[in-house]
Amino acid sequence: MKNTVYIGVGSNLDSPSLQIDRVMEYLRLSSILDIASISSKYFTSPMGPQDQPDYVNIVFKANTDLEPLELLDFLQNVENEMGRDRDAIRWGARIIDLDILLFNDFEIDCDRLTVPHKGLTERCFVLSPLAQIDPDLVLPGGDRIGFIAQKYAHEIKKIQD
Ligand code: A4P
Ligand code: MG
Repeated sequence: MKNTVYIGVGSNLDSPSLQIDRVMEYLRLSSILDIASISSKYFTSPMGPQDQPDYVNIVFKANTDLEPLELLDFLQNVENEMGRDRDAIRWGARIIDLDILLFNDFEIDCDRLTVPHKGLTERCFVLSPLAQIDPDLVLPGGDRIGFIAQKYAHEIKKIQD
């Protein structure tokens, strides 16, 4: 389990908090990822179209033997297994979304994968949970997560363990 990854999880359909529990249980049982730490649940307003329910977001840290594109394939397969509708509108409501936020200190920009995840540094629903589990984490660009996250903390609606 040589690679260290941070994954963002979001849901705003069909009891989002339960969907987060469901996917984490699924991931634990799969043994593809060795989960090291999990943030609290953050209740957040939707980014993008506003005519959709609020989100529940978490971030977790894990170790894995998968390479970046293998991890993306695995996560998309999990999204599909969980009932994700892949034809839905961009940034629209979804039962589960799994995003690769960071993969070691890699910077990747290919057709299917951008790492660090685009928008990472301006999304409260990613920064706050990331800062909770690893405030001293430094991004490939040199910024410390705990520092950037402070700017967005006021946008979080509610936090639940
Ligand atoms: N892709 C590229 N880089 C990555 C990466 N680092 N991790 C590609 C995962 N996927 C990556 O993603 C579209 C394509 O992005 C994939 O096929 C993959 O090859 P998707 O999950 O199918 O579609 P999407 O999620 O609707 O698009 P996008 O642009 O990834 O949206 P985001 O950035 O995931 O945002 N509001 C709140 N409060 N909380 C949320 O969690 N999430 C979104 C979706 C919108 N608003 C939100 C939230
Ligand atoms: Mg996504």
